[in-house]
Amino acid sequence: MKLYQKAPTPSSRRVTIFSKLIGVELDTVEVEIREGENLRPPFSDMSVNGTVPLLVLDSGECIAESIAICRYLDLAFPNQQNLFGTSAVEQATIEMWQRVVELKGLYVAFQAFRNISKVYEDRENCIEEWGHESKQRVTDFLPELDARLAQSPYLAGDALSVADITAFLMLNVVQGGLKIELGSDLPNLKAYFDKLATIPEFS
Ligand SMILES: N[C@@H](CCC(=O)N[C@@H](CS)C(=O)NCC(=O)O)C(=O)O
Repeated sequence: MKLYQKAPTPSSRRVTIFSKLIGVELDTVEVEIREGENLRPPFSDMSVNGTVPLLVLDSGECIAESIAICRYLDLAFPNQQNLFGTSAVEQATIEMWQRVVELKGLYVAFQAFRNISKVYEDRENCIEEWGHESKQRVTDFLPELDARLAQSPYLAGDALSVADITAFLMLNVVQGGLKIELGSDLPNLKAYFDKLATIPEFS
């Protein structure tokens, strides 16, 4: 089994943080995405979406999409971490926060970064105005997360879950790529980010 990735990218890190938390060591292959290696065979022949990460099983089956890969690892390597939850209500609550933070946070932050920085202008039409609108939308989403974290130590409740991995990576893009500060108006979100940053597997 091999994980094709670009180590520092948020989507690759979703899988590597998850796999470390459940104690699964992965063989990795670096894909030079800035140089377009992901857009050409052999990678493009293996991946349905042409992006990293991609998990290639020993059987030759290929699994794209970071959350699908995490789901596979969680089921293929039984563990006690419950990062996708156990009871029906836990699983649904984790899925709910995972989707909220992905759709209103991580992917909006990606759009902001890609369209403002134009890092991928060799492969997509970058619209700077859309980048700035996306940056505003993700900025507006942060108080919603702050309010949730005033009530709950982790996004989906009392325990760490896959939704927190997504939130952590979103907050990295927000602060790093987009230079949005988690200021004194977002005390719960800042404390949450600092708490997650101390977990060794998140480094
Ligand atoms: N929904 C996908 C997103 C994957 C994605 O956007 N990967 C980026 C790196 S974070 C990538 O491969 N970018 C290269 C490109 O867009 O050409 C997932 O979660 O796996």
